[in-house]
Amino acid sequence: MAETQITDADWLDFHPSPSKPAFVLPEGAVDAHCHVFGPRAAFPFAPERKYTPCDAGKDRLFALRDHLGFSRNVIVQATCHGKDNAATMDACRAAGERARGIASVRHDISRDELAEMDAAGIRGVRFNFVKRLVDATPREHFTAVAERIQEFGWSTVVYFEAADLEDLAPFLETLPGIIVVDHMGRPDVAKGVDHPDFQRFIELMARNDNIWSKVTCPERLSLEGPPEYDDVVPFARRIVELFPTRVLWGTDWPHPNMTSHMPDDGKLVDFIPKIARTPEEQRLLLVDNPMRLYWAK
Ligand code: 0GY
Repeated sequence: MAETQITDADWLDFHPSPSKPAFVLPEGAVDAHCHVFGPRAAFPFAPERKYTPCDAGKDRLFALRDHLGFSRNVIVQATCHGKDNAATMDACRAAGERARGIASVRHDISRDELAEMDAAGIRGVRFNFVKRLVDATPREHFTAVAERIQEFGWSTVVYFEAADLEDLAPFLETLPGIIVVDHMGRPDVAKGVDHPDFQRFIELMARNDNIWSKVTCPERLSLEGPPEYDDVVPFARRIVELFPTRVLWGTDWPHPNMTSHMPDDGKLVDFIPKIARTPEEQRLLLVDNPMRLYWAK
């Protein structure tokens, strides 16, 4: 009997009618962290998933892109689709030059499969270390994947919780190519920017020119909450000011596993000028950096 795929009872759906941002995005801006979920009738969720979301397909994503004023998306494979990248690749193919993708792959994936993904617009892989989202993967499998993607000029996205950084940092420093850390390594904003935990992350970036950060997800990190998320501003601003050529920004639509509230995506865009305060910083964050990383070929 086919598995039923019923949305989790406590699932929060994405905002039905996000506001128009007051901040006007620069020409060519990239939403460099977003996902597609299904729709499940076409792209069923993976049996090993840890959550079952609402459907959030490519048409809704592209409508949001246009509504907010973005030109392009980087679509990151979400864990609810496991290592079946069909929905992400379908969205990338449909968008053509307007989207790139980040896949999640097995360590023994064939070169032909990688080449097919590359042709579809995949430009990187994601390694997930967040225990509530995935079962653990042996580190040598991650290393094998990181080495094999170099041939294609891809980069790697890593997602982990702040508490895991101390253990993970030496491993991350062995990986080849560009490594992009999701959501600033998820700092505990209650501790403040000068706390050793956040300093450890700053030092990791300072030591390694190949380590980038997404200055994303104030809605996940904030204790103060919407719509300003002001307690997250000092963290993101510090990273943007120190490493302006190694930062990316994205909406994280459709915001998986948010339980406190569902953000208004227009208000999230209005967060950007608080963390990237000059037109030069905004152009690097939203246009030059993502274009250099994901549209180089
Ligand atoms: C995010 C955050 C989350 C989920 C995923 O792939 C995923 O399922 O990334 C989360 O639950 O924190 O970046 O979308």
